[in-house]
Amino acid sequence: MEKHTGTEDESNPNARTIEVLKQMMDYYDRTNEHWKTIAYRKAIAALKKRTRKITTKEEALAIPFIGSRLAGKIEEIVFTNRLRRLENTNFDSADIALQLFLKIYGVGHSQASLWINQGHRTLNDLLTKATLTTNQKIGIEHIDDFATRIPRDEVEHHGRIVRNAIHKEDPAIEITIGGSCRRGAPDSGDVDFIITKPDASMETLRTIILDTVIPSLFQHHYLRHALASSTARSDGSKWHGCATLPGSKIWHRIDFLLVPHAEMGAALIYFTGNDIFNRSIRLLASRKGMRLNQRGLWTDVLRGGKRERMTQGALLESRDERKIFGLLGVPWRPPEHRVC
Ligand code: DCP
Ligand code: MG
Repeated sequence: MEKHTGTEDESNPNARTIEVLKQMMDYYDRTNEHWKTIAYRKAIAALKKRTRKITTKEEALAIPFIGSRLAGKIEEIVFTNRLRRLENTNFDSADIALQLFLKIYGVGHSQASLWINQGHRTLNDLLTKATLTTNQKIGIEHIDDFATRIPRDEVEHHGRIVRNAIHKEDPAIEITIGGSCRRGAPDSGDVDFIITKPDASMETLRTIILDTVIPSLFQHHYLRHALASSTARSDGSKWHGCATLPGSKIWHRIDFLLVPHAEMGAALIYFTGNDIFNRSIRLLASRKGMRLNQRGLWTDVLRGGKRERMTQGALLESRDERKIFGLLGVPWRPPEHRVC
């Protein structure tokens, strides 16, 4: 739970080594080699903390979390400025296709591998030969759009459009842009709207947003396609889709996350991220005998002999972000410092 701003990378004397190790880690992540991915992640985190350049295998071995094989790779990168193992993967056409297919919205390892095994190697192969769902087609057609980062002023423009549409229906609804934007990022991959209303039920909120605001945003040609949504009558609380700013042809990803007002603190922590920060704060909670999720901070669950859950755990706090930090014994960290 140390403070991070994510800005230390460029000045780190081991920046090049870290860059190459990260590419290798991404490869292992794509090929589902879980333990290797974790080993690389830990080594990168350890290397980021060094203030001196690590050049030899011996120096690397002295660092916690770096074993002999990884230490050898660090030496290879420093002396040759490359990593043969990584270059081998770059020539593998199946891996190139896998990297490409994993960039399609909603496509995970199992779907991408299935397409590879069926012999598909390009997006055109998929469009002409594979059986695709509507979302997969949209994901392929807009693969470049979705990969285009959204500058902060455009994120704010999305914010104004959505805020106006919602406030026309109900001025008491509160809208926060979460995710990377709340962390102060200069650009974002998508826009994450966290939406709540004091003293209102989720059913009321769902009805206003899903039955009125979203159809109206479609009518105004701001929203373009729904990718995943809950219906007003289910107990779901999300709407994922795509939107375009007036005059722009680029489709961007937009999420609406509907949150009960009493759970806003926990929801803000979750939807502000980043994902690595979330992982570490959850781990910290569990080390302290508590459990943190997007709905609240809880006392840990009581488990039976087979580790099955016996109780849900009691709610400690959910409304107030700062109180959750306090109960965890963590000094308050503003969103801009949650970049890990
Ligand atoms: N989140 C998480 N774990 C995940 C996915 C998301 O904890 N596997 C949380 C943390 C993220 C937040 O949800 O910050 C929003 O998810 P995004 O994928 O939109 O990520 P960001 O907004 O952080 O980055 P981007 O600029 O790419 O949208
Ligand atoms: Mg986001």
